[in-house]
Amino acid sequence: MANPLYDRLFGIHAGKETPFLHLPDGETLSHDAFLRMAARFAHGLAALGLGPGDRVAVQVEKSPEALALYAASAQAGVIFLPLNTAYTVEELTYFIENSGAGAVVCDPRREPDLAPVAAGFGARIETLGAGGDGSFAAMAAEMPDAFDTVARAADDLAAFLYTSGTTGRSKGAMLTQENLLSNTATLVDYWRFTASDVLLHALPIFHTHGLFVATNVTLMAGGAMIFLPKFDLETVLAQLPRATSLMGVPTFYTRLLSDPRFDRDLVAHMRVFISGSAPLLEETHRQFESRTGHRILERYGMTETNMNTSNPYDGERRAGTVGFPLPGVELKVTDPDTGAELPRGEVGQIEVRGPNVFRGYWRMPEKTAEELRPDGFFITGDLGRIDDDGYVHIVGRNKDLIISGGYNIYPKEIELVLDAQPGVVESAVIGVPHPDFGETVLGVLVPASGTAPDLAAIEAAVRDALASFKHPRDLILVDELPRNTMGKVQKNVLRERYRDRFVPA
Ligand code: MCA
Ligand code: AMP
Repeated sequence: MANPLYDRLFGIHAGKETPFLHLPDGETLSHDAFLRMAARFAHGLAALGLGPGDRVAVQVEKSPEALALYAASAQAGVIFLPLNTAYTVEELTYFIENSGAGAVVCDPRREPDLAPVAAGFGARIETLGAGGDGSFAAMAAEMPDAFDTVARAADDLAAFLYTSGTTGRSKGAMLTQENLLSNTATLVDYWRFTASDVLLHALPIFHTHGLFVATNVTLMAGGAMIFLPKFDLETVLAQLPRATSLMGVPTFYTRLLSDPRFDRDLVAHMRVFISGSAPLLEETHRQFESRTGHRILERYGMTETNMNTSNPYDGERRAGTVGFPLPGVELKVTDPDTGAELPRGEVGQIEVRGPNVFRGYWRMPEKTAEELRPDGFFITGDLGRIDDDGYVHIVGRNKDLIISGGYNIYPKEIELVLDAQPGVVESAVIGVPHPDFGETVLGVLVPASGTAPDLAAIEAAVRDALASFKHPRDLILVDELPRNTMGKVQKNVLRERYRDRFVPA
């Protein structure tokens, strides 16, 4: 029976002994071996009582097994909910409760803390370690290596990815099989991926970029991946000669350029370098071209939409732009107040519509209605313009969001924690330029008059509550926050005041 996601990404490789994952230890896993592991895992999910429409919440280290759990979820019709490995127990508690996950699969080290949480919400808990160890792997090892794929339709849900919100509460973006597959097919074609490609994969696999762009594209094309646990400069330099393509956030490219060994000879054989998730500085684009002779191909996407635009493969890859709307994706620039489409060249909010656009936020109809118009256009919260040649430029954001090393951070979530600390009257969290991460987090605090808040205690509270990539790199005490005549905090004034904090003026 049909299950488009499984059939088109995974099932097509049944019986193929071609390489799928090259691992840092020199091992290679074939497509077929990977599928057999996935089938055992699909039996494991079924044994946990999970079936079509159920959610499995997964917080595990990157490994072939972690990827097999994604394939297994597709095969068993289970909605896959991957979670950042940096999330704290407090953050995870929210995701488990909000998603109503039937099972949680976590790293063995996390199990003591998460078991009571899962039990509290009636979810089963299993473990999967980075080395393929853990209770789930042990159970699956006893299972057959073939599984009757559960029938699913293109508009059935395939995954939930949580994105933070301006109110501080994360929202589960519901993605259908069709959302994922339509985008993957477009990207394979647009970026010319084939079975000869070997993608250097150093991204995390709990977000769109590493999972639905890098992995799905490789799978649909039938290529292979050099599958690294994370971006480590030495390892990436050592592995580049075996690769044909690299996808990364801008930090990957600035780190590569910081090393003189990264030169024209090292990458002369490469087919394509793709960047996204955060703005790539024009300067990085130019420096990359003069060092290597390659022009980075920048594209633009979101958790809710997968990829929306891309620079062309053959035509001019224009620095400082995110290229053209992808085939099948409509993109318009509108007036943020009226929603009316603006003339070409004017700056406004970017809206997109197409088969890539998500179904809505899980159990949050009011949030969905705020961002997804009845006619299908999704309000991205990004500000941009389209130039005379049709290239889309992202010029800013209409949402209070910081992007650090490709991770999205919503200031409200951090402000809520800071405001709750003894001796803090109020706070404002802003993003300021950072040489490695693009932007980084700065906390500006107003202490109660005549008191000196215990900054070490505040940092400890932040550590308990929030994933480490969200922690303010610095806390600054001020007498008052700048406000406009309406009483609204002027974050732009703060951003201007502290813009040179981490980069020389
Ligand atoms: C790690 N740390 C960070 C970040 N990453 N802090 C701020 N921003 C970050 N991005 C912290 C860790 O918590 C740790 O803190 C310390 O820095 C060192 O950690 P480490 O893991 O060694 O860092 P790293 O290996 O240097 O990681 C940097 C990185 C990584 C390679 C840039 O963050 C990364 O792979 N980013 C990619 C994110 C991504 O895939 N985004 C796509 C989202 P401590 O020492 O306190 O423990 S999808 C998306 O945005 C849309 C859909 C799209 O268009 O793609
Ligand atoms: P996320 O919520 O993690 O899916 O992040 C999506 C956001 O990342 C978008 O709304 C943009 O603000 C940003 N983004 C993604 N790609 C780019 C890019 N190439 N240039 C600028 N911003 C980008």
